[in-house]
Amino acid sequence: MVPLEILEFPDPRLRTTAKPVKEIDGKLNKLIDRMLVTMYEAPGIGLAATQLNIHQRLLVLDISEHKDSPLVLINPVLVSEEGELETAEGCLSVPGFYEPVSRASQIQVDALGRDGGPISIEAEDLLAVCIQHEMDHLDGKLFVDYLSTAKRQMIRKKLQKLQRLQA
Ligand code: GNR
Ligand code: NI
Repeated sequence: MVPLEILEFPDPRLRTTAKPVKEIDGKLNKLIDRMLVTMYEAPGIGLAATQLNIHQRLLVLDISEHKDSPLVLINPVLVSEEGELETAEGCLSVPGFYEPVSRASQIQVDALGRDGGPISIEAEDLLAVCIQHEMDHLDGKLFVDYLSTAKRQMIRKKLQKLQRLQA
């Protein structure tokens, strides 16, 4: 299966607010498989549909060591958050940059799974951070938005230069 292309900052399409998934059918499940392949191939521990220019509220994650525990969240909703945790975050849409970001350390999220059934997740530490990072993508947000303007501009300039060389 062919991985999909991942949009890179500062591509304005990453700023799109995703719409709720309406139907969990075979077509959506095919997209989920392609998202998982794209995430594993990158490699990354999470991927939001937004990063593939698909503006539906859908994300995949796998923080397991052996990359054998995929988690699929459709129409995720943050139910509660607690605590604080600073982690060096990276993003497949901001390749090569890792910067500390502060997030809730424990969250509860309701969503639908790929079979359409309801899921309720209590997550902490890296999983909590990763889910919050992916849910931000669905709202058009990136981890660089939490950094200083100077740092974000520096990252934007460096990435734009690389993108010019690749074009
Ligand atoms: O692969 C990823 N690693 C990561 C590390 C720390 C915090 C968040 C992440 S998510 C990222 C993949 C990605 O860009 N998902 O949107
Ligand atoms: Ni990301």
